[in-house]
Order: sequence, then structure tokens, then C-alpha cells
Amino acid sequence: MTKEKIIKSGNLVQKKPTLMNDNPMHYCPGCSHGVVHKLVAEVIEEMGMEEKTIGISPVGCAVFIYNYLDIDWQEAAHGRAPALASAIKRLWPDRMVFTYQGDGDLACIGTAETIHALNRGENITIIFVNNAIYGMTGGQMAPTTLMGMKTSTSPYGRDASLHGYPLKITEIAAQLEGTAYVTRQAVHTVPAIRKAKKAIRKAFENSMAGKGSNLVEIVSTCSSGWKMTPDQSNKWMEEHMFPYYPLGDMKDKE
Ligand SMILES: Cc1ncc(C[n+]2csc(CCOP(=O)(O)OP(=O)(O)O)c2C)c(N)n1
Ligand code: SF4
Repeated sequence: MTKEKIIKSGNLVQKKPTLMNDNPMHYCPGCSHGVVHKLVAEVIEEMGMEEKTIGISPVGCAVFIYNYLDIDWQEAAHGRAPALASAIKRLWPDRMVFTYQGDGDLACIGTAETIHALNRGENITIIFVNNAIYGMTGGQMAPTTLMGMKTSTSPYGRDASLHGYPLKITEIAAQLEGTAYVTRQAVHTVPAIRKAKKAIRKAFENSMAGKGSNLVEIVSTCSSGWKMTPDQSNKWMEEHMFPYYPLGDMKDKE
């Protein structure tokens, strides 16, 4: 049955958001980025903010998000998205402004911009896709890489005496006065996807209500960087990532 026929029959249970165009995505099978893109598009559409949203795209695998979601975008230099988002939101307070960043972009090169934008209470949302690795550049260790995890630059596993400990940016963000809503979600199951969508919606609404900064971390998979199948990646994430990066709201000023 064609999409049009399904819609007419009233049996529609799932539809691609209109904001997502037909450009083929470059993401690897099993990558979380595509699912997170869809949630962001759905929330913008459901809020009726298609013409008023400005996204700041990262350096990392999601650099091409502007090719998939038909809203206004500004590309940022590596890690600098929260600084750009702050400026744009101050110039156009009626716009809904968000950044979309990986853990290398946000928790390594952009740590300072991230912490300071959140601490200033900028009325923006940061979507933080944490797959514990530098996906785009070949799977190097990131600050978020788990203890013992093998990457192309830690072939014997992350070792605290050499590399320090995995950085919990979201826990730090929850301590900052400027943050309104700080949460950690995932998109590995249908219930998790629903929760993640609600979290993104709440963050976006807060940013428009002037409540302060919002951080939504999505614990994610990088099947290629982890050298696993999509199914193995989801299992590995549940077994290894969730104990260190537990899911749930960390701060809700409401
Ligand atoms: C100033 C600068 N330094 C380094 C790079 C190389 N670089 C491009 S993407 C990337 C890592 C991105 O990893 P992450 O943010 O975790 O996103 P992912 O690809 O995993 O989604 C790096 C180091 C760059 N483009 N610019
Ligand atoms: S390298 Fe990793 S983060 Fe990048 S598209 Fe592939 S699975 Fe996704």
C-alpha cells in the first residue's frame, strides 16, 4: 500500500516528518544519529516551530544534519556550537535555538563553550549524542570513552593512569545554576525513543519559555567505531554504557 493510501485508510501509525527530506542519509547501519534526527524533526513540527527554529550543526558524523532536516542551520567550528547558539538566541529571542553535538565535539574540544553557555543560562537546548568515541575520524578515544574500552588510539583499552576517567558532562551540567532541564536518554527501544522525544520537547519548550539552558544527552551507538553489528552495539550499550551513564532526568527546575 502506498503512503497516501495508508494515510487515507486511517491506519497510519508512523510517518516520516515533513521536515525530513528524501536525501539519503550517510550514517552507518545501527547508528543512533538517524533516530535522534527524526525525533528532533517531529518535535519541531509538533510544536509548529518549523519557520522559527535555528539548529547549530557540529563537526562530527552529524555535520551533514543540515542536509536532512529542512530548517535554518548554522555550521559551527569544532566544539563552538554553544557559543554560536548563545549569540543567535540573544539576537533573535523569538527563535528556538538548539545545538546538535557529538561527544568529541561537545565534551572534548568544546568543553569550555558548553559549560559556560549552560552556566550562563542561555535559553537554548543542547542535544548531546554520546557514543563514547570519535566516530567521524576513525574511532579514536574520546573523553567519554569507558574504562577498558578499546579504540584506535587506546588499542589496549582505556587506562586511567594514562588517559584519566570518562567524563560525565551531564552530571556536571546538572550542578550549574544556569541549567533548567538536564536529562540522559537513549533511543535503543521504542519506549526509550518515546521518552527521549518527550525530553527533547520539554527542553525546547523550556528554551522558548526563558527558563534557562537545557541539555539532553542521548547515550548512543557507533557500530562502525565499536566494530560491532547494530544488534551487538545495542546490547553492548545496555551492558556497558548504561551502568556508567545511567538514564533519567538529572535536573528539572520545575
Ligand atoms: C579544530 C578541529 N579539530 C579536529 C577536527 C577533526 N575532527 C572531525 S570530527 C572529529 C570527532 C567527532 O567526534 P564526535 O563529536 O564524537 O562525533 P561523532 O562523529 O562520533 O558523531 C574530529 C576530531 C576538526 N574537524 N577540527
Ligand atoms: S561512524 Fe559511528 S557515529 Fe559515524 S555514522 Fe557510523 S556509526 Fe554513526
